[in-house]
Formats: sequence, structure tokens, C-alpha cells
Amino acid sequence: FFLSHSGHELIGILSAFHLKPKKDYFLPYYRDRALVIALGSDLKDIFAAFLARDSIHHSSGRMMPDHFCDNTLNIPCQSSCVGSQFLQAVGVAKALENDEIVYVSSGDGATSQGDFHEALNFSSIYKLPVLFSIQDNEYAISTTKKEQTAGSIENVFKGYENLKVISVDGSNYLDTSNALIEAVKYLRAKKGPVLMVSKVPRLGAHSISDDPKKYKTEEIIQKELKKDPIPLFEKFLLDEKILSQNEIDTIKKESFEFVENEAEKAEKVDFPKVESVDKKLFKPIEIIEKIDFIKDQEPITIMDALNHALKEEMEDNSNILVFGQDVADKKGGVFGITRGLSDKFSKKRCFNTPLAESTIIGLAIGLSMTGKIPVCEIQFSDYIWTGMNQLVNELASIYYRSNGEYNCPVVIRIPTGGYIQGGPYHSQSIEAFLAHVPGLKIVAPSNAKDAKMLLKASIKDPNPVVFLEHKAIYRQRNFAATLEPTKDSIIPLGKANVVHEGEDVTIVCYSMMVMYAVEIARKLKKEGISVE
Ligand SMILES: Cc1ncc(C[n+]2csc(CCOP(=O)(O)OP(=O)(O)O)c2C)c(N)n1
Repeated sequence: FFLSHSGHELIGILSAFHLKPKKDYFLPYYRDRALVIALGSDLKDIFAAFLARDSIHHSSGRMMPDHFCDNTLNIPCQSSCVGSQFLQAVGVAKALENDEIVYVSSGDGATSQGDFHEALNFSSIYKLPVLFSIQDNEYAISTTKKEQTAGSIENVFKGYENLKVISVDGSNYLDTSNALIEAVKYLRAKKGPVLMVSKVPRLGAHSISDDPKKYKTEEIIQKELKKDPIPLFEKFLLDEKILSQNEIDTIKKESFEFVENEAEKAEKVDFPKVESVDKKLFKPIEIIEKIDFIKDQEPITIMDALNHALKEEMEDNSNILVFGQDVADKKGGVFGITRGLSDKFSKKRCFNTPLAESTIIGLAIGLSMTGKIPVCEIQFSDYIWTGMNQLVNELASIYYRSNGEYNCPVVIRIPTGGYIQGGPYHSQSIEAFLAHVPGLKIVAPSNAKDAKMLLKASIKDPNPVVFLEHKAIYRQRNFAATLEPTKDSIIPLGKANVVHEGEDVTIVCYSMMVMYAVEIARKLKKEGISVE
């Protein structure tokens, strides 16, 4: 499988020159091979990934070609899902503290994705230094611009406050260079994000499985060829007397030889070992159990236990960030779990997000890939679905897809379950669905002591954890309230607990059902049945 980047080279190369490799961050798309080479990626490595070999970077044979990933060059892991990189780029930008810039790119078609709007919105609210580089080749496979966007991309999106919008002829060296100088100045000054729309030709097919003659006339194909940035750049060099034809020919010859050599080296790289297939599902972590209780204190509820766990962990680790809808004070979340956190740690560490679940999870991914530890809240499990692409298609597989180059220590707390007269949209139990997603750990505590210790273990886990909090036992006192574990008490994830010993029948359950199971066990004991 092969996706050509022909026609898109100039914008990529110049972006690498005007931004700072290894200092700035780059979330490219599949037509950005020229950018990635100009950033310093080893050509042999790009070829090896193309041949599905065990390359050092770019997924080590796991992904299709041109899905770039290299942590030495600040290129976080990319998926195939067009547009999902925008919010992750915004998350990376939210983490940065100096004058770094985050480059994120796509074709024109990807700007139809809702995530594009969410990313422009969030980055404009926070004036984040994100360069949205849209490479507008007028087609998304065969779908034309007219069928794709209600007007020019620049016009459709220009209304965001703090967003600078620039149009560029992406085949013209001077036009593209000047636009990048203007964009970089604006971004380094932290005035807000930049949307740069470059008109480029897509020379050739979308991919090897596509035939453009089915939807482009010969006239269009010829017109596009005239916008090929490489011969146009050669002409510019000759006209300006920067290089002679001889010098250009020598550069071309040497480049071809170099590329041939690198391709030959790549063919000698081994294929990934079959035994490695499940090795990068979860990053290993060892937690040693330690349980002590605070003496002379009344039992606490699950709600208090979670709030205390968050406070204690945030005190110990300034990389922990809490965010979600309504989580900041004075509200502190619709169930009050995050109450007091923004007052205590500032709104830099506990902040409200727009009402957009994809934003929350996409942001968490980007933040976590820079070393932050996001502990975000989805207001109700019933509303996780609008963030499902970021959760399932993106977050869950990043450690595997990057062959361990990136891991995402993200905790997503979600109130869940029924019994509060919530109807179909405040009662859903989503754990069966999520438990079938490889790469996610699912936690669902049944009482206050477990809730506190498991939330701490989840925050210390280097993998994505979905932490399900049953709404009906948040404040329940009879069963769920317990003595409070001390600050350094912790239990590892994934270890079952026997809460009631018995010999005849075993019930395996979690969350609020533990309370009912214990109640049933006690009743059955009176009838002579011993339940564990
Ligand atoms: C969310 C999603 N839907 C569909 C696809 C299949 N697909 C791959 S590339 C592509 C077209 C993208 O067009 P555009 O964003 O304009 O970029 P271009 O390929 O033209 O550079 C489509 C539909 C996908 N990868 N992801």
C-alpha cells in the first residue's frame, strides 16, 4: 500500500525549516513524508516501516506506511483515522510551558470532522500555539471541495477569536515561506492558533488502490501538473541564479543514489517477531499492596474517598491535571467529586472544558504524550459515546501502535449505572462494552476504601484506565462507607478480593452489585446455603 505525497512536498519541507525540529512538536498526516524527512527522520527507517519491517520508529511494522511516530523528533504516534490528530495536538500545546509550537496537518477533507471544530474552539479559547496546516488539494479521494465544505475553509472557520487565518499558494516557495514566517511569529508570541490553508496539487492517485481518471478530467490532471512545486522551485532557483542547471542535476543524481542505498538497507531489516504481537498492549507496572487506616475517624463515603485521593495525589505530583465539564469550583463536578481542587491547586491544574467529550479525551491523549497525567471526568457514562473515537480508536492502542514509544497515563473517571431514576440517558452501564477494548483497564470499586486505593493505583498506572463510579453508592453509608485508608495505602489493579467467605456457591461481581451479593449471601446463610 502506498500513499504519494507528490505535490505536497514544499509545504512540508518549509514547515520543518521554519519551525524548530526537536523543540517544536509535530502531528503530521500521511502526505507529510517530506516534512518528516526534513525534520531529520532516518530514510532507512521510513523505508523499513513502509516494508512492514521492525523499524526503529514509525510503529515498527505495526501500521500502514507513512503513519509517522518518533519520540526523538517530538512526533507523537499517528493513527489512520483522519482528523483525530487535531485534538491531540491541542492537548500537546496545552502542556507546553515555553514558546514551543505544535504543528498539526491534514487534507481539506478532514476539516469536515467535528474534531476539527472542537480543536479550533479549544485552542482559540486558550490561545494555544497550534499551527493547523491544511493542505487543500481540492479532493478527499474522489469527493470534490464543493461536496465537502460550504465555502472556502478559510471563510468557514475564520470566526474563532484569537485564530489567525492565512491562505497560501503551497506550490510557491516565497509565498509559503513568508506565510510560515508570519505564522511562527504569531504562534511564538502566544497570540493564539493559526489556520494556514495551502493550495496544493495532489499529483497522482489518492493511493495505489485509486484511479483518479474515474473522477478527474485530463484537463484537471494537466492543470495540476503545472502546479508541481518541485519543477517550480527549480525554475525559481535558476531564475534567481541561486543554482545552475549543472548543480541541480548533480544534487538530483546524488539524491537518487542516497535514496537507493537507504532502500537497500531497509530491505535487510528483519520483520517484527511473531512473539512480540501482544508485548506492547500494556506498559508493565508493579504496585505493592499496603493497607492501613486512619484511626479515630468516622467512616467516609465513596464521594469523600475519591475527593481525598485526588487531593493527595495532586499534592504529590504537579503533573496531574483534572478537567472535564463543570469540574472547577464552586461546582466541583455534578456529583461534587472534584470539589475544592481548583481553589486549592488553581485553574491551571483543575479546569472546566467545553461541553465536548471528544475534546476531553483528545486533550488527555495529547497531554499524556508530553508527560502530564490527565485525570479527566466524563459527566455521565451515557455521554461517553461522543468521545468514543478518541477513547477506543486512539487512546487504547497508542502504546501498541507506537511499539512502546508513547504511553498514555490517562485516567477517565465516569459516574455510571442506574438506580437514580435517570431514565435511559442517566443510567447506562458501559463496562461490558469497554472491557472488550484491548488496551484499556476498567476499574469499578464497590466501597470507599477500595475507591480511594484503586484511584491512586489508576493514577500511578502508565496505561489508560477507565474508572467507573456507581452513582447510586457515592453517598451510600450502610455498605459502601468505610474507614479511610491512609495517604500511602494502595492496592494493585486487577486483583480480586473475597468480601464474604462461603463454600457452596461463588458470586463474582463488582461495583454496586457487591453490596447486593453480600446481602443475598447473608439471607441464604439463614437457609443453609454458604455463598462466597
Ligand atoms: C475518519 C475516517 N474516515 C474515512 C477514512 C478513509 N479515508 C482515508 S484518506 C481519506 C480522504 C482524506 O482526504 P483529505 O483529508 O482531503 O486528504 P488528502 O488525502 O486529500 O490529502 C478517506 C476518506 C479515514 N481514514 N478516516
